[in-house]
Amino acid sequence: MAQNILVLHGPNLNLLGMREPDIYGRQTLADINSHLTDVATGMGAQCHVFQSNHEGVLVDRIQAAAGEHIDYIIINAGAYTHTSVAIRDALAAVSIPFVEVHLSNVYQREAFRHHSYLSAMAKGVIVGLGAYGYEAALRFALAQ
Ligand code: CA2
Repeated sequence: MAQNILVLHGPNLNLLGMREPDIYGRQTLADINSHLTDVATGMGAQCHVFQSNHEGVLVDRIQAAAGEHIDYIIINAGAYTHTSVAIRDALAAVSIPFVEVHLSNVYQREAFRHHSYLSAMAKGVIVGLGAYGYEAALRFALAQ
C-alpha cells in the first residue's frame, strides 16, 4: 500500500475559496489540504502538500520527491497543465506514478483547457468533482 503521497497544487490555487466560487468551490486550499492530511493519517499514511505559483518551483518539488520515498503524486497543475512541457518532463524523470486532478470539468470550458501535457502519462485523470476529486485520487493512491 502507498504510504507517502505528495499533493501538488499549481498557480492561483492559493486563491481557492476567495474568488470564483461558482467554478472552484467554497473550500480554501487550507481546508482541502487539512482534509487530505486527515484522511491519509486515518489510514496510517502521510500526505505532503505543496502549492506554488511558479513553474520551476513545481519542477524542483517534483525532482525532490524522487529522494523522499514518495509513492504517489496527486497533481493539479492549474494552468500549467495546458502549457508545461517542463512539468511533464519532471514527472517523467522521477517515474513516480501520479493522478491528475482538476476541480472544474475542463471539457465544459474553453478549448485551450481541453489539452493536457500530463494526462497521457497519468495513471488516471479526475475532472469536475470539485475538492472531492483530490480525496478520490488520494484514496485511489493509498490503495495502490
Ligand atoms: O479546474 C481546475 O482545477 C484547473 O486546474 C484550475 C486552473 C485552470 O487554469 C485549469 O484550466 C483547470 C485555474 C486555477 C485557478 O484557481 C483559482 C481559484 C480561485 C479563484 C481564482 C482562481
